[in-house]
Amino acid sequence: MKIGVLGLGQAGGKIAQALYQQDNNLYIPLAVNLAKQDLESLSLQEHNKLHVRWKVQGAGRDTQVPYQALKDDDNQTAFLSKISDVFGLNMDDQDDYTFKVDYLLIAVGAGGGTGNGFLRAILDSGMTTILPPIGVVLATPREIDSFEEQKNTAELINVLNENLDDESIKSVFLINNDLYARHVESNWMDSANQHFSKKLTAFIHQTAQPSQKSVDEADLMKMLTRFGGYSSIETKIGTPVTVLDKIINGLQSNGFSVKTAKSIAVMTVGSQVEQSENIIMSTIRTQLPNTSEYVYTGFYKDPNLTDPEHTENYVMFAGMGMPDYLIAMVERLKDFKQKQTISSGQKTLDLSFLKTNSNEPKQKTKKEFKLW
Ligand SMILES: Nc1nc2c(ncn2[C@@H]2O[C@H](COP(=O)(O)OP(=O)(O)OP(=O)(O)O)[C@@H](O)[C@H]2O)c(=O)[nH]1
Ligand SMILES: [Mg+2]
Repeated sequence: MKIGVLGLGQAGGKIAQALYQQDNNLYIPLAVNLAKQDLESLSLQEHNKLHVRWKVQGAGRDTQVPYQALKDDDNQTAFLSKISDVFGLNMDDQDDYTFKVDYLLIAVGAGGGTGNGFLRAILDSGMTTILPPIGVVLATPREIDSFEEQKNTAELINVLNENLDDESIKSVFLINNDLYARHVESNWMDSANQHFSKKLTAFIHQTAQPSQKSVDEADLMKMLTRFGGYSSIETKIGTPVTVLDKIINGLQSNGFSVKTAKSIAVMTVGSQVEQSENIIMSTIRTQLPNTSEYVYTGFYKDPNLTDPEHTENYVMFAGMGMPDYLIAMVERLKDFKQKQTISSGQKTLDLSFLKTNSNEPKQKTKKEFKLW
């Protein structure tokens, strides 16, 4: 299996790098930025970077700048040829595109200008129809980040929800920067990137392990592509009786709408995994009734894990609705904007998009590929 990671803007590039550092065989990174110095600070090969030349070095949080930059003919050509080159995309035959990568993760910092604007340009262009199945990794702003960042995020979430609905995007993974900034003393950004990268990579590695009852690569691809909502991966050591409950409660208290998940994959590694199966299944049935049709479980015997209370657990939730913390973020924005309107008489933001996406597995609809 190969996963392409298209890192847009500074956060995106750093997330692509973090994934690549976890497994340079599994991930193929490509960092794209308007700011040359952001690319220079990444320890990736030149081949895996693209500097989009434009009037400015960076967008300064203005999403229109990268959007326009990518609409430029020369930049568009350079972008497409770099993508083709790095991800092994063959566009010669209109009816038969082939890829070196099975799945493409597009990583961005939602509040920024560059990554956000590039992603919206890609989605608006219809380019997604020629790309492999796409998942998005979104680093979301802290509460204390600027109004501009919150607004950029709200707008991007709106676009992502639409694209989840029409299947152009298959899943969205969130990195909630607030959680890391609060709990990590220094370098919380790198910690956040690493934590996400470690969990995803550990999960994928486990799907390559043999077992009589396993979650395999095909199941993983279903989890990544079929459920069209928000996804989360958690890894935790603990007793089978409580570990899944703890994961679910933890995610919920961080504002993730776990209970709306349409699908779950759980892999348990331990010395007495036979006993875990019943417990895990009954927790899923009672706690996550929406997943009933799409439960993937794997149990892996490891005689070295002698303490039955210390099983290793790898869990992925797919097809969740929009998390509460993002809804709350947009609500705060609305308040802020209303207060501003009173003082300045400006037009209010249209926040009617604040719908949660539906979570039914959907029929694939092919949009026609056109670049603007
Ligand atoms: N998790 C995480 N967040 C980051 C990282 N770098 C920046 N961010 C956050 O991501 C958001 C966007 O910042 P950038 O990625 O610098 O934005 P950009 O896409 O380069 O766009 P401009 O700087 O506006 O040109 C901000 O809220 C940052 O705090 C990172 O490495 N990891
Ligand atoms: Mg930047």
